Amino acid sequence: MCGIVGIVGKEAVADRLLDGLKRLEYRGYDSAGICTIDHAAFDRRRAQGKLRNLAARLIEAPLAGDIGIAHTRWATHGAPTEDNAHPHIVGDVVIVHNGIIENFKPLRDELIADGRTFASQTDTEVVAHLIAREVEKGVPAREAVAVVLPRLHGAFALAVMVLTEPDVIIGARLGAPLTVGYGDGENYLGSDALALAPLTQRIAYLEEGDWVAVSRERVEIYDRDNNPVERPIVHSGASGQLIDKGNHRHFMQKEIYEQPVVVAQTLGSYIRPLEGVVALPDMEFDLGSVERVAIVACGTASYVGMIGKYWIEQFARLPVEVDVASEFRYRDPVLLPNTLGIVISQSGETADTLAALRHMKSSGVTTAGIINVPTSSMAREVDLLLPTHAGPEIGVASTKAFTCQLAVMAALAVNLARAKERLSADEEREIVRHLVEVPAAMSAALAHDEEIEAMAPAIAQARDVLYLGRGPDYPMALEGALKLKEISYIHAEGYASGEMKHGPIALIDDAVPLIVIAPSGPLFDKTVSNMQEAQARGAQVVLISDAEGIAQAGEGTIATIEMPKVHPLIAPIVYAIPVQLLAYHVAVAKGTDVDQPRNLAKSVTVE
Ligand code: HGA
Repeated sequence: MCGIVGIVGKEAVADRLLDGLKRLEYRGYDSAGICTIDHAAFDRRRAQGKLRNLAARLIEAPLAGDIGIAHTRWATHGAPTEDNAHPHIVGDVVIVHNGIIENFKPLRDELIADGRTFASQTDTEVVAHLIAREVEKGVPAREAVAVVLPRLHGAFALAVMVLTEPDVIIGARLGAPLTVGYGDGENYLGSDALALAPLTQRIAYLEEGDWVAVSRERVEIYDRDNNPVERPIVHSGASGQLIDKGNHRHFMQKEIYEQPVVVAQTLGSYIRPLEGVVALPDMEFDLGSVERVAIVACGTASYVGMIGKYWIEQFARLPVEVDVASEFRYRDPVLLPNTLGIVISQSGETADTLAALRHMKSSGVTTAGIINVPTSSMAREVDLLLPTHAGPEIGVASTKAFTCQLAVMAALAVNLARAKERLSADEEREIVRHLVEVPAAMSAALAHDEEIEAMAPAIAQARDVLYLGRGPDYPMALEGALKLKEISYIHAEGYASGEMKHGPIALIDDAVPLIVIAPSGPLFDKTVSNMQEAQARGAQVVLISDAEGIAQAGEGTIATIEMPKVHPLIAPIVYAIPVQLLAYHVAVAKGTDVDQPRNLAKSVTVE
């Protein structure tokens, strides 16, 4: 969250900074701002809300200057107002920040006691004051930053300009990503390689505790002990093209429709259909030695972990624990030897998941990561990278990353099963046969789009919606509820269907739609019994099942959504589609901002 761009340029930078922010808007859209140095003075524009507000302000009052820093904010400290928007200027210092300064309160008290006054409620402004206080004493800019960094607790990526050294941007990172871009007679800083893609493909990733002085001619990197260090310059490969929506109304809709293709691409890199085997990338450890699995992720990715638990336990007979990353470290988990730790993240930068990964590594756990951004911090730190090939996901509500993560999780479960000698070659061939069917089954699911759209206005009237599922369809129920909440703002909950009668059934009346996810199969009858218990109390049921399931239990529902008949293993990947489409169309019916829902950001880089 929060995106940072900095350019030390040969020519005017404001337009290019704005372009960089467009690529980072997925990180937050509470406010945005740019500050340049022009004629030895700061010049700044900031605007509350979406980036288009800043763009409009820049048209009214353009910014000159060939050096500048820019920021898009997801507020953690202080309301999303213009006063709290970055960059923050204090005297000769201007700063942008991604992260949280956890000890900002004592630092702020100290600075106030020192007679300093604050213009914002942000934690960030204390950093500007601390550096400014050094600069006012005559300390050179770089030293001022180096003196202040050890005083900051928490997580930060910073970009700082100081008027006493007006040709330099100083960057620093600890717990939040920051990259340096190398150009021709100019250099850059950015939260990620994507932000810098139109400027350069030559990127160095700063390491934890690094700080850097970026000028036109050189980039000088120092470690946390202020020793000069080299960080490898790599080719980023990130596309400079801004991704557009094509013929779709929203990115989310486009991404839902891309799923058959990107899931096929992802599966294509893991399965060999002709040989009937599922393969993982080369690894330096023996999967056969794994005795237990710990999966850690956040939000939608955590539901992939829950579905993975069903699969890995069923096929590989290995015990699996699943945690949401924000709880994992703090419950002091028991990590026994021969645990495989798995993290799942679209961005590979999710702060809680990254911290959990580091916790596992420091406990001696071998780690694998199911990650969509191959240059991300997590992708670089896991022992085994299991990439998803979803392509950039722009809609804040995850869709195609989720189904690609499921595809990789299925491949991993099969590999664990084979390594543990729990799967015969014939069984593996059978699974591959089912996995090959996934893209076509997803396309068949997409064919129900109009039907789902037609039922959306009725659901959009609801104040509460419940989702039910059993087995791997229980995490799908959780995912359905999360998707609906995040984009339509309707209160929704997912339950294991058998749990209904232990409490949530009290919520049932004819104003609460109940979405039941129940492919026919071994768990079907039990789920349907729970559904009927709710129907007996007036529940308005939408049943998502296949023809067989609908024939058996569709009576008395307000609507049914018919999925193709698929093997239970692949059902969650296919059933994701109606769940996503329902949330999407309800949100459109309610007129919410589907791609950038309120209060959310795509990549959650603060704890
Ligand atoms: N704490 C700062 C930066 C927030 C951030 O990085 N969010 O992801 C603020 O609230 O402005």
